[in-house]
Amino acid sequence: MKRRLITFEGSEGCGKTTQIARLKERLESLGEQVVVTREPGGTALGEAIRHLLKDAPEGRHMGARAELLLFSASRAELVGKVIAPALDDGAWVLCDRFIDSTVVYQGSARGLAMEMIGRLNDFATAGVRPGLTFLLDLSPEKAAERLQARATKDRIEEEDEAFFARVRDGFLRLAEVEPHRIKRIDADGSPEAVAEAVWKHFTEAFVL
Ligand code: T5A
Repeated sequence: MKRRLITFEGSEGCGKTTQIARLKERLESLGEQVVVTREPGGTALGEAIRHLLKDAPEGRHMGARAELLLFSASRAELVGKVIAPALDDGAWVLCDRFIDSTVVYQGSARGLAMEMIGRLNDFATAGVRPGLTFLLDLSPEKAAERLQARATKDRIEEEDEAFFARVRDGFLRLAEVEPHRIKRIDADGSPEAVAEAVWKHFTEAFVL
């Protein structure tokens, strides 16, 4: 049986939060138990790490290896305290970003060794893997529009165009390598169109 951990991935502002809320509502209307969480974050420790990674002055000049370890620490805590217990209870877990973000942001975009990232992902998750992953793929034009619309930018959003091009390519490559798990969805469409595409893949993957 496929695991009930569903992850949402993609570049900044691609619509993950919006789509997670819609899928949650749809599943709950069918009487399903749903837990929503996010990375980095989702636990008290994870949210403190999130602040360090995104906005805290102490994190502003962190090195790539420290960044990788902080994302991994947040993940280890989230899997142990939230994701694994919820899966054991039979709930669906909808997670905003997971291991693929580390492969792409710290691997493809920052250039850290993929082998080390794979080992850290295994260690942090203790082998918990998503049953299904939605890659909300936003065109570079739309991505730039949505980023510009933001009043303030966090540390990672301050990266240049080349960084975000590597992020997009990295996600697209992962979706090619794992087509059964990772479903690429055109995120330029309306929220309704994206939600329908998500639901279509979801019902193809799981019987409710
Ligand atoms: N990171 C994370 C790593 O480097 N390594 C890792 O291992 C992990 C886990 C996380 C940062 O950390 C990095 C990646 C990130 O840089 P974050 O705050 O979670 O930071 O940032 P985002 O993932 O970018 O999350 P956001 O909440 O900012 O964006 P969402 O959730 O993808 O998008 P959403 O739904 O909030 O929508 C953004 C805006 O677009 C509109 C919404 O109304 C909203 O205004 N919108 C649409 N507009 C038009 N059409 C649609 N279809 C729309 N869908 C949403």
